[in-house]
Amino acid sequence: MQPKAIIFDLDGVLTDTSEYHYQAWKKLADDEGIPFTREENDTHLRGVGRRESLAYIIRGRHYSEDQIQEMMDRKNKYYNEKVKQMTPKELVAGGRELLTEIRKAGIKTAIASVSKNCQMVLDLLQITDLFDGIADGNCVMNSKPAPDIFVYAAGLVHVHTIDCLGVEDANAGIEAIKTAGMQALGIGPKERFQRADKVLATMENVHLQDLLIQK
Ligand code: B16
Ligand code: MG
Repeated sequence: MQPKAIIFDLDGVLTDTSEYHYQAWKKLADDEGIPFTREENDTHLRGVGRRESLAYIIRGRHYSEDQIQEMMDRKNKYYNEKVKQMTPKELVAGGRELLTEIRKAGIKTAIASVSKNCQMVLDLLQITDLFDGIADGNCVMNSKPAPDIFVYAAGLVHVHTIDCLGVEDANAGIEAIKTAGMQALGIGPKERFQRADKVLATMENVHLQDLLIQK
């Protein structure tokens, strides 16, 4: 079934900023002497908002709200140091061609990212103009797996959620998409996702036809 809108997550789908998020959290955890592994990042932090991610890392330890705020700012500073070097080369291979193909087919394109750095990353990748709507971490209160960011993005492009296809690299994001009533495409290893309607190992050099879910 052809959707009327395709709503993309950003980090880990259109670019590999998920690695930069991990490196920034790892640096913060090391500063604080808290053990934190790549496996934990993949299982518990992928696609999850800034505050919820920190809550996982410091779980069981006491910090004041001021300290929590300072740690979130510090992680964001580390993340920005990495991200500000980004160039359009870090867009997934074939990404510009895919987005252009989707729009040529008369399907709306939107972003649903809970990152507050989303707009800066889209600008550095030079793809802002390829989206009909951009929903980021400044638009909604509740982070994925809540459906809010995908519902908001569907509203921006005036398409009912039932007519949307959501694309995500995180299981929390797939949960958000399914709860919003959309078709869900997972990007990554099959074992990562519980409710995805379809899974692709990678977004590299894919075409519109590859994204569609056959019903
Ligand atoms: P920020 P997405 C998410 O973006 C990231 O996957 C996640 O790792 C990050 O913690 C979250 O954004 C908040 O990002 O700290 O930049 O506001 O996957 O929804 O595009
Ligand atoms: Mg993601």
